[in-house]
Amino acid sequence: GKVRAPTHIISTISDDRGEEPCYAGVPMSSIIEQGYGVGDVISLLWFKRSLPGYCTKFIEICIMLCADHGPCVSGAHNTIVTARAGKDLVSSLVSGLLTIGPRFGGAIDDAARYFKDACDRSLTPYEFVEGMKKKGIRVPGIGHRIKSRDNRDKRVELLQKFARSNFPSVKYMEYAVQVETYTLSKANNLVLNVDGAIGSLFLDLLAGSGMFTKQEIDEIVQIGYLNGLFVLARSIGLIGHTFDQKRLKQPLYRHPWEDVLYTK
Ligand code: Q5B
Repeated sequence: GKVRAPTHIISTISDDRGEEPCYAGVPMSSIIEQGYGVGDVISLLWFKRSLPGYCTKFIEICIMLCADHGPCVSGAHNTIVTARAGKDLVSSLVSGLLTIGPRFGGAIDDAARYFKDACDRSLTPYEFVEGMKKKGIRVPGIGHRIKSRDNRDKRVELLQKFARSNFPSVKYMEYAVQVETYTLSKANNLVLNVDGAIGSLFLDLLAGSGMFTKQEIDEIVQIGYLNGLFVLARSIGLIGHTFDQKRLKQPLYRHPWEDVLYTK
């Protein structure tokens, strides 16, 4: 009979061996001819299935809203400094990407984990937030450097508006909003931020679309797919900042002495 040498790699998302590449079994010609968008491609390559239109639209909205947030945020700052040091596109991009983490842009997965656990256990916002405080953990998805009760994040409002009109249920988002109401009673800048809005709304997408089993949702949340949305989106802006600095022929950046507190 046929003897198959053992393979060293298992791959389940794409295949380039035939006449045309396939993403999760869907040939490239169908992707193009049937007018798939970036949200559909993400659905196929990340979730290995075609998702309903409102889900792929939501994914695309996340990508568009998070593509950039100006030159002053951690990621763009690093990219700008790196580009001005004469480094290439990839170096400038990854130096910005490396700042994405628990404080900046990379709180989406933890927001989903903690909001899901607290909401599923029916914790009141008070029990949840004070429980986190006792453990010394900041609530992921809450708080912003420049956004506040009186200067709301428009991106969060746009995501909420889309979900309220298109999602079958926004249970997790409503829970996150209740948490925000409580945290805002403690400090003005403890708003639901863009990471928290995406984290909670993606839980609603996963739970309400009927496209995922409970076990699959738990796996997605546990593995941590959702920071990928911010990483992918912000790459667009970081590449833009690299080109901008090069176009402007900006010189090597050196931070001014006056802006450093020299102390013993
Ligand atoms: N406190 C975001 O802090 C920030 C608390 C909290 C309980 C909280 C902080 C935080 C969780 C992580 C998160 C995503 C570091 C943010 C993003 C993308 C972005 C970025 C952009 C873009 C801001 C002052 C007092 C302290 C703290 C307490 C603060 N946050 N307590 N839970 N979550 N959030 N990150 O303003 O008693 O004085 O010690 O870690 O969700 O990254 O645009 O910039 O698109 O690029 O620096 O939008 O909230 O405040 O650190 O001085 O804290 O508030 O314990 O209390 P701040 P701090 P106390 S969206």
